Amino acid sequence: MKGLSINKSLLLVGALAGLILAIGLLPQGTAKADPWVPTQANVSGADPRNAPVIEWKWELPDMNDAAAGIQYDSPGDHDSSVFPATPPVSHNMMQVAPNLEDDPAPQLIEYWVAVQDPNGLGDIQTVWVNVYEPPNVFKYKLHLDRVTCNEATLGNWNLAGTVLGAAYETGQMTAAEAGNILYQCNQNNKAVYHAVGDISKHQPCGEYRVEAGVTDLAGNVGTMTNWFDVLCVVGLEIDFDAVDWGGITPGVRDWVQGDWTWDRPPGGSVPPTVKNTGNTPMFVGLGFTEMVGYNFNQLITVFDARLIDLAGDVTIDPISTWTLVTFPNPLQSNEQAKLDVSIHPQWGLPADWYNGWMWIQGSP
Ligand SMILES: [Ca+2]
Ligand SMILES: [Ca+2]
Ligand SMILES: [Ca+2]
Repeated sequence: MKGLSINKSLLLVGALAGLILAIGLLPQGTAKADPWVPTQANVSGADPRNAPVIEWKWELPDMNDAAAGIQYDSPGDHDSSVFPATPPVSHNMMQVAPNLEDDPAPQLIEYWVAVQDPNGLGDIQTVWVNVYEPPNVFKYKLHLDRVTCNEATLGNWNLAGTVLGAAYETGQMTAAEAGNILYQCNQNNKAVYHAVGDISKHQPCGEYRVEAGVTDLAGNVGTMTNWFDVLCVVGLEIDFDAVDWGGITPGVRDWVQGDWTWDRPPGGSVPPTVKNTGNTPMFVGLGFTEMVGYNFNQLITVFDARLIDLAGDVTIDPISTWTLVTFPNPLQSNEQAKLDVSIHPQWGLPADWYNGWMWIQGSP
């Protein structure tokens, strides 16, 4: 049956050729056959496969913690405190801060690579990244997925809130390269892959190394390494929102004792505890205003404070009003410390209600 059908086709071709010849003689309004062009290929004796190549890589931070997934957001929102070096293989490619207390979730970060293969994109098998936190500790491995290549998916350097727009905005890519990736990807000359990971505030700040790799069917490997920065941040949190010494006696120092317990729910005049929710050591500073008597306007102007943490047990005494003092014992990342606060009411204070403020701050 198959042979018969071929014969019929040949006959049909012959008939068409005759028809074309006849039509070709007509003076105008001629129709041409669909053109046929030769095709050719060769497979050499040796395995002709060449290694795939990672042509560009970049990382993008999630710019909106409130929304699930990754948002690239608008120009100017990205941190540019460190001027990026020449992409694509460089240090300081991008800067990202962790979410304090990992709230509402650890900071997301998206890893991107553009790859090609001399044997065609069909030769590419797997694309991955290995991420190392400082000082050179393996953090995780992510397998990357290929994305569709069009402007709706990738955007472009001048389109805010898009992949390529954010890559350009963070200085990880020139306008020309962004346009090139979009175009070559559309032409199936490059493929673009991505995966999402996270950076917890429990991880150290500093330089993170990202090793990207790609394999092809023959097991050839292409790699590229770059570095981005996780910024060092401190986060002061306190579990109290008032310091109440209650009844005090003129001439007698009185304490509000802290503890190491995070009061839940926080708030009120609970035993004071302070916490560092950032990723780098934090120094605690505090100061007092005068406490002013409600009826007689008499002042209490001397206080002291004590901070007990893993780094030490330090009392600063006395503390005058409007003077910021800083404890020399820093709180490590995630560490909670006990804060005691005392008041020095002087002799001769009249019976009254006294009110003032204490302010507290954390600094790296
Ligand atoms: Ca190949
Ligand atoms: Ca988000
Ligand atoms: Ca407490």
